[in-house]
Amino acid sequence: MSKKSQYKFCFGPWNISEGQDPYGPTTRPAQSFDWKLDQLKKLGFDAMMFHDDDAVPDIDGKSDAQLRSESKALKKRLDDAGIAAEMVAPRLWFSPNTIDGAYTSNDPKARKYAIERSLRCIDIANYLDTDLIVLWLAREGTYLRESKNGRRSFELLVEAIDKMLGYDKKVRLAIEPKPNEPMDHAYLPTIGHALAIAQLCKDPKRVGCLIESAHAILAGLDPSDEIDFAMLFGKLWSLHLNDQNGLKFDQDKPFGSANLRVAFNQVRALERNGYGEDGEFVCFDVHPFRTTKPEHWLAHLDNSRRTFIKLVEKARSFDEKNARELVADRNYAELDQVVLEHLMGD
Ligand code: XUL
Ligand code: MN
Repeated sequence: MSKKSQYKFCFGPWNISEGQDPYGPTTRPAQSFDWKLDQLKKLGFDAMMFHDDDAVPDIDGKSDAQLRSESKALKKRLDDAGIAAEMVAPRLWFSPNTIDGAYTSNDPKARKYAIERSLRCIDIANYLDTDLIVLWLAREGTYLRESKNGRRSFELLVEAIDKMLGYDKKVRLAIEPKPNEPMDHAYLPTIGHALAIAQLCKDPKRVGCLIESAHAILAGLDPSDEIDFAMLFGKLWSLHLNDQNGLKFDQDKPFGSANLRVAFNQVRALERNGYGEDGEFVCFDVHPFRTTKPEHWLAHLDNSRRTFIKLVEKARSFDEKNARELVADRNYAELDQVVLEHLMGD
């Protein structure tokens, strides 16, 4: 096992959500950004992740000068609170311009909008002093396969990424794959797809990935294998830990809540690869249940971190020597039970 990481933790303002779902309205009153920042600090987290319009609300209606002054004011608030900005992500899935996709839209005006908005997102990242942009390619896919040309769409993705890499010589782009939702099929559904596209870009070493546990599970994969794969390439630059109960809508459950063993294996993979040694954060992209009362609003975040820390202890106290011997003897039945009993506390 590599040297022991001291993990740093992070979440986004959208992780204190109000409970709306496609079938019903909010169940908790909206809170201000300042309140959310206070909660993050009180919970002892180290950083916040942002969408571009979390940092600069109504961004499309604002001038570059406004973008600059609002970003700088936010940076000061973060500095005063001792909180870092982990990343900024262009929210390309809300605008009327991106109904049919952003970088891969069939409409050239929509594609132009998507790229311009992404470059403004890079400006915000610079003001907030982070070099990391996360690309969740929400609408880059189809509901109807015949409506787009897959090959052309991949080329358009590379063109868009190249524009961003050319705009800022230091920026790093972390692709966050998700196989479906909102689209029926997404163009970059897995880490393998994200890292393959990176190779076609003009500076592949600045294109990496972010793994979200739920997204990997929705792709039918084990997130721990995705972690090992991305880290073999040195390209796991961020992480959205959460959980997912099978192949259904994206649930963003607390980390470990649906499958503690899958969570344990993710932590074990992070430990063996030394995640965090280059300053990467452990982020929880988790949402409160719709049923959660306002007074319990932060439990999903605190619980996710507590589970993570306990699983780090479990990973570090796992009897690796015994596991190796069982592997050498092909005694996987006993290995299976050893893992279960270790997780249950013997
Ligand atoms: C969507 C998702 C997003 C991204 C950030 O499923 O995970 O919250 O993480 O844009
Ligand atoms: Mn996510």
